[in-house]
Amino acid sequence: MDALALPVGTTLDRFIMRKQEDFPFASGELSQLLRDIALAAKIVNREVNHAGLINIGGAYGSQNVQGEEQQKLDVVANVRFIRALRNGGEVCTIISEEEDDMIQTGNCHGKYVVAMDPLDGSSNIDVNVSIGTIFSVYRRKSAFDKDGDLLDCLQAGTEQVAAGYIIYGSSTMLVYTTGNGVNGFTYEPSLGEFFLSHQEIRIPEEGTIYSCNDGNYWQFNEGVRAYLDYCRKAGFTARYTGSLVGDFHRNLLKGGIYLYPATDKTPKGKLRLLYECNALAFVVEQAGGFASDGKNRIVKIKPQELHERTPFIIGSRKMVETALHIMQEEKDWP
Ligand code: P6P
Repeated sequence: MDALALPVGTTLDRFIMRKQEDFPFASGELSQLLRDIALAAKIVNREVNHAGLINIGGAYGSQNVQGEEQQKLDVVANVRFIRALRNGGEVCTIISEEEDDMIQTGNCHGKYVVAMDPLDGSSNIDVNVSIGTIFSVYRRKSAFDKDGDLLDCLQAGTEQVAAGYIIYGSSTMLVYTTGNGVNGFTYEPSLGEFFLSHQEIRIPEEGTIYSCNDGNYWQFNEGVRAYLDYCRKAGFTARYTGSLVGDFHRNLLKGGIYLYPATDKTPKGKLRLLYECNALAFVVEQAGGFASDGKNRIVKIKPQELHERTPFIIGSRKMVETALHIMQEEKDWP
């Protein structure tokens, strides 16, 4: 615990400033980037909360690089976050689930690259299930006088300087880490501010909640099926909303494990390494948990392409360790 921990109720802005003081050589760019993300989150929050009223829910009629029907809010969130990061000036290049290629912001002197899923779980928009934004921040490696390049984007998760998510649920929260613990901020729309509500989050070492799409059971390999059988026999609670951010956030606070292993339809897994898995893996490890692809620590994987998929197992450390042990016993990786 930070000896000078700020009291619950501190605004996000003051928290960012206080934490920047911990880095004597920090020049404020990362702080500004975090403020830019918070600004976009406030705007997207407003759109999400009105989705049912001004008919921007439902399919937009175009498809994203995943071949998924783009929900209008997907497009809106993508535009809002790109605009906020471009206008903030700290980011040279963005990778987004909604865009096939790198997005160059024109800020050639921007020190950072952001990988994001602007609105994950958007198929849940029309049924009012929590959805979320996921983001990772990397320091660029290339020279500062031009656009960012592919090497700036294909960095392992261990290179992240910040990561987090926004969950648009019963309340809207921003949860993030810069490598010194995890803190959660709850948005008060009437004041337009995020307030520190969850200080120094630690995920329980053990848990009894498992989150996995049981409908894929017979598509999983024997190792995964053996672990799911173990969870059932242990009397664990199954909780799966179809929204990664919602399932992850609950497990982070209460303890639990989320699994999206390889299936017949998604032989490399469904979730994206660069803008879904790495960010949550950084957060969970900073909170004392663990994230694996079934064999490798997620944040150690060297990405080969922007939209690379990976099997994903994340949550309470002891639960993930048990899952990996059972899968390895079955000699079957997820
Ligand atoms: P399935 C949403 O599309 C998502 O990327 C995650 O938010 C969610 O956990 C998962 O896919 C749901 O996938 O195949 O179980 O519907």
